[in-house]
Amino acid sequence: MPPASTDSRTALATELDAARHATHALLAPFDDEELQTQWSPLQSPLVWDLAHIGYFEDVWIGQRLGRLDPLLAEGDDLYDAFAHERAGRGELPLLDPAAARDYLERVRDRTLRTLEDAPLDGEDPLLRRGFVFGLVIQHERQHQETLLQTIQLSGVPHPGGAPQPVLSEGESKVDAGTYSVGTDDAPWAYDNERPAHTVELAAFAIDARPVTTVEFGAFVESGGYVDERLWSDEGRAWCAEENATAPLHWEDGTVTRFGRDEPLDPDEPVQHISFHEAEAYARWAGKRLPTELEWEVAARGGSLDGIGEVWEWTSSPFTGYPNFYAFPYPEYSEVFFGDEYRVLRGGSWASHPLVARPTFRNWDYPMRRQIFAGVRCARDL
Ligand code: AVJ
Ligand code: FE
Repeated sequence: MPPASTDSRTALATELDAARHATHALLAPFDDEELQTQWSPLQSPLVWDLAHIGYFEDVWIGQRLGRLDPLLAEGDDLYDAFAHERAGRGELPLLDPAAARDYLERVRDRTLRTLEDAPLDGEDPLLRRGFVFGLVIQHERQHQETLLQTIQLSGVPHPGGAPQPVLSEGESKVDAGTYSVGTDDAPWAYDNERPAHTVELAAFAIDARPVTTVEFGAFVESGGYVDERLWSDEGRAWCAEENATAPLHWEDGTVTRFGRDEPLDPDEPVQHISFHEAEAYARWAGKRLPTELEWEVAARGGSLDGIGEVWEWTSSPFTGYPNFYAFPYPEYSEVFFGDEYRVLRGGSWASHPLVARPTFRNWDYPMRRQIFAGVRCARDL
């Protein structure tokens, strides 16, 4: 949730500051070389995300609101996410960690000065209820989760984190009916969560908790990865290519987590599974993935335990709701609409509460598993 009064300048300044402290704390264990290493083609070097956080803030606050010149001339070429693929960012002439920290500080000074006289109670939708400051705060919080994905892949020891075990069993039933989804009034909601609208749903059941490591282990041991009937064509192709036999970082009842080998807790939600694995597991269990709107209706009805431990894959492609319009820029959501991506719901242990609201929609390619994603099954009634 945004601060109780989102239009209070002090509340916004406090959230900006808290986000920044958390970013620096997350990266504190790394030396310069580790920060500059391209650990995986799937992820940027840590120092790219760091400077990109400042770049995004400068674009929206200093430049757009404050009408000031960019603080970094090369910003658009180096730190616009559309300028270069993640895999190649290690080769770019990036700011070194000290220069990146200094850039963030200079951007932040301008942000705080702009915040002092921004008209937060006017009609401009960019400013109303602190929206654009909320955008910048949420963006930094989202990149903290991206940083944790990179840190997990690096194998460098780090405090990191983990999903908590979830004990509830069984499923809850949702009656056929007309339900509200999306939002008009969450002050910091992204364009893709808007507008609020109603949907007709057929009756369905959804599990009380996400699939656990012991449940997923049973699927693995029973030959889930070699039973072709469980996989879609795309899933089979992915499986062969990845040589997949278990979730990323997972072997024989142990998990390699942030550089340490740990036993798997049987009630911990499984994570680091792709959409294809989620789908094959659901088929094996005689169930299916929920659609994102089924998920949202069940979540709003209070039926789901363990929300916020792992992102939950849904069967829904990422598209705009009826009457969607891009705001404040098409590159956040709209350019990703189509059937290439699947929606994930709920948030993970690495997501900040500001991000993990019931209407929030995350998306990724169905083959990705560096994200902290698991699955919750559903079935028709
Ligand atoms: C919503 C997680 C898919 O990382 O691409 C960060 C979030 N957008 N900077 C992403 C985002 C711009 C986005 N996801
Ligand atoms: Fe970003």
